[in-house]
Amino acid sequence: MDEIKLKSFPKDFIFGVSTSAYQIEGGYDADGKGENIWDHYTNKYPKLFKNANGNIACDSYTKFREDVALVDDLGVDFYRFSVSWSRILPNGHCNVINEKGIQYYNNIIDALTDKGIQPMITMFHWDLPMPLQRLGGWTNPLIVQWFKDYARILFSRFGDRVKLWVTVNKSETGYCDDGFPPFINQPGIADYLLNHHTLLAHAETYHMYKEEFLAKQHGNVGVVLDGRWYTAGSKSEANLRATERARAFEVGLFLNPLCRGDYPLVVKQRVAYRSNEEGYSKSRLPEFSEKEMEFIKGSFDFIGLNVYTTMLVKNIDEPDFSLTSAEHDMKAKVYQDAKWESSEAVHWLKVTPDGARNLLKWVKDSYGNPEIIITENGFADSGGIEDVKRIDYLQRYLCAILDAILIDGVRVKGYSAWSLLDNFEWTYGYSAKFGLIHVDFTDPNRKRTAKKSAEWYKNLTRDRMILEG
Ligand code: GBH
Repeated sequence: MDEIKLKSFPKDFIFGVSTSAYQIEGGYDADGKGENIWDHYTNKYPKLFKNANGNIACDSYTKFREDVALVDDLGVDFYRFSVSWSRILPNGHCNVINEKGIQYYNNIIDALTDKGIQPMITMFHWDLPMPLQRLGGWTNPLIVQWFKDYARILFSRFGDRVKLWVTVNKSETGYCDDGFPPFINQPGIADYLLNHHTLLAHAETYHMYKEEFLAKQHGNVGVVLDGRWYTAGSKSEANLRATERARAFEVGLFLNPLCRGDYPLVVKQRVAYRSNEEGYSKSRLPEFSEKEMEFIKGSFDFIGLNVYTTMLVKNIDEPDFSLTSAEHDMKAKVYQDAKWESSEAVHWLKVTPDGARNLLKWVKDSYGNPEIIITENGFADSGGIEDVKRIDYLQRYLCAILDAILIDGVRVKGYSAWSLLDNFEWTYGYSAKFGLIHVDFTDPNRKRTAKKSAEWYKNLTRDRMILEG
């Protein structure tokens, strides 16, 4: 029989579990909460969401004490959850504060800290207040100020107890396509504006924390991006170059300014070239001033990565200039291999643990070895308590991540599983289950039942060791 080998996580490594407000809270119009884009679109256009919405979701708005007890049962060091902007600021702006919303999060924070669990707050996880969306959402440069005003309220109300902050859980879905709220669908324009203003809002918030709060509160502020790995579909010279472009456009667009101050050169060149050929008067990629570059560069204590899957890349011929999109700017096609082991519940989730390690090593080598927290990693199935596939997925990814730490020297400081509960999985509604805990959505009580994976994760957080893959 083969010898069983166990590998240990570093002593100061922290384990957590993650959720987001819209996906679990419900209470969509409770106690003075305002309307956000998910409330709005799911209720106005139910067919686009298979008639599912987050009006009640897991009803964590009333069941948060039970949820904190479940988090505690898992034995984790921290709980990552998000604050619903509209619950705090019903119209999005800082002129009206909803004290009942503040109270809700105070209760959660106190329940967690009572049990010695560190809260990690994500300030924005996709549920933008509808009044701000009507003003253009993240395409409007004024959002930098709106976000900063909101963030200041969170720091001042919660920062005495919250030491781990994520400004934004970044994504461009809905800005470059019409499959997701806010359905802006202006590829090659809105996605760049969103990215640009997210970086500025994040950097403003980071510096505000350093200036106004750090001396008293001693916390860390980071930002979260999608940690997909991009690799060449076949190793031709053209495909390898296309893969470099894909990494620059998909990850570099956000990480390069944060770590080096500006967008990757290849992105600037490609967008400028195509913008000109397409007949625009200037590049569709916004520019940072010298001052902004200095301001954004290094504006994080950690980089959060949501690690799920891998994409393949192949080169394409220069698309004609009649159609604007970031994909055309990138001059590459991104796809997956249908033969890869896959989640039965969400098509994009292919099981690729090696990709996680490769991504981490690439971030280390390309961006000066920043401190990283894996803010999400998880697997979707269509239900069941005996979730052996989830355990297998988590086990293999954690192994790959530990190799990245121990062998490649990547500075991964923590890991958080997605998700505590089965929840509202955006356009998939309740059909895709990511939870360590099962939730019965047919039960008005939303009964929670721990799955096999919860037991597994609990053992991991206790032993802090994993079987070698
Ligand atoms: C996370 O994002 C989210 O932060 C979390 O809220 C969510 O529950 C979790 O994913 C699981 O989905 O349908 O082909 O257009 C991870 C990054 C970006 C992955 C959008 C899925 C859509 C691919 N996600 N992407 S597709």
